[in-house]
Amino acid sequence: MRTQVGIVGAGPAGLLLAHLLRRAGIDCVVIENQTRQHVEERVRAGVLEQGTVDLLTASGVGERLRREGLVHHGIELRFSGESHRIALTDLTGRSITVYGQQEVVKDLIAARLAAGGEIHFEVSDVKLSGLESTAPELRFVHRGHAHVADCDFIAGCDGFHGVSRRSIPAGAVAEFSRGYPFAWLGILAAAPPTSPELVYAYHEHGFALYSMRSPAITRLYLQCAPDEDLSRWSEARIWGELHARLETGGGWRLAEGDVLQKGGTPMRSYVSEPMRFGRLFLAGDAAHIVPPTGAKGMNLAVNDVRVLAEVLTAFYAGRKEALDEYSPRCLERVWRAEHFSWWMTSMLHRAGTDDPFHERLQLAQLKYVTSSRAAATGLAENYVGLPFDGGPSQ
Ligand code: RFL
Ligand code: PHB
Repeated sequence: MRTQVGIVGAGPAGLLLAHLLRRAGIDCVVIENQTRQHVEERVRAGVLEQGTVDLLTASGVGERLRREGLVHHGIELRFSGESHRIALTDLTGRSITVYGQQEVVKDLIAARLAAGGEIHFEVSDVKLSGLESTAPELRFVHRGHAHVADCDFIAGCDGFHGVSRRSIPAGAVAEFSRGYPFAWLGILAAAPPTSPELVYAYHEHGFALYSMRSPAITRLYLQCAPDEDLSRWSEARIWGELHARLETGGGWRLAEGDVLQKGGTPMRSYVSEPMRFGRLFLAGDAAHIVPPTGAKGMNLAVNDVRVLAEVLTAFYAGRKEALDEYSPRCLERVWRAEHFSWWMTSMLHRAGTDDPFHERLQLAQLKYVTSSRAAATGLAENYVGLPFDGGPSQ
């Protein structure tokens, strides 16, 4: 097999990269170790920044998103028995769209297959080699047959636990990380949303988040212990905690429904720097992780592959030095999102230790961002996403 770009992973990063490269006339091979059904049903992110929506639309995969996505102009922060709205659009002129990550994945898979492209699902034994040469190789087993793809470049889009980053020799990149003493328990429920906007709640029992997927489906999260045994969370206990943490004053009530899915999400911040080793380019969660409180992970993945498609296009047009721009251009936005996600997480979660000083600081910060227009604008412009950078320097 011979291709220009070997793409490892068919999550949002790998699939969007394949789509953007095809539009630029660059050939690629996509390999994924899970089944198509698994990647299309994996419930994860829900909030798309305006820039993400604009990019998907401009590249021709925004039709269903425009029809089914829920455009929101604000979010609520709830604490001390009161609800405060952050008016995203009034403060920034931009909005967010609630549309499930797996819906983006379905749209991208459909677009690739409709254009005659292929995705090799259920591959195993993936190995990357020759990364420091100009002819890296991607080896994998598909339907019992061993394959070697001779590539110009390899894009590591295989998430945090993938094989790509682990193929970089120890010490060749710097790693920065931070753990948190809590995690999230998330459920998807067949219940109509009773709040028109997302609600982020700071409560003495811990953080809770009210989100949605459609006029019939609610998506809810609860702060829990990092090593939580989910079997200890019966549906009755989950609903009880959601009522307690979210229904704080004002008479608002959430609707219950059948729990369609239940899962845990660990919290971690991580950055690999640079996001490149020779001819291997890391993108999305393979290169960096943020805790989900700022809703940034998938949006960062989208920006990475936007930049990667641009620099690869510039390379094939003869501007070879464009490759060096990839990592610095991405990391600028990555570190901004790392800070924002860490800050939102620190402000909204109970630390797990009885620390009244820390709690007073959290409340002081929550009061500030909900009472000062300047502070609210800072939160809002990060949440809706800062504008994309202007493209490679000429
Ligand atoms: P993915 O989605 O993990 O995709 C990687 C793909 O690579 C495959 N893979 C391999 N393939 C071949 N060979 C191997 N050896 C492989 N190893 C792995 C995997 O099967 C998978 O298909 O990474 P990608 O594309 O970088 O996308 C990143 C996003 O998935 C992630 O950042 C977001 O889900 C984070 N996130 C959120 N991001 C947002 O922007 N907004 C949100 O509202 C938001 N909410 C969330 C989130 C993540 C969550 N969880 C579960 C982690 C809420 C949650 C609960
Ligand atoms: C979601 O709808 O899944 C969601 C929304 C906002 C977040 C994280 C997840 O910060």
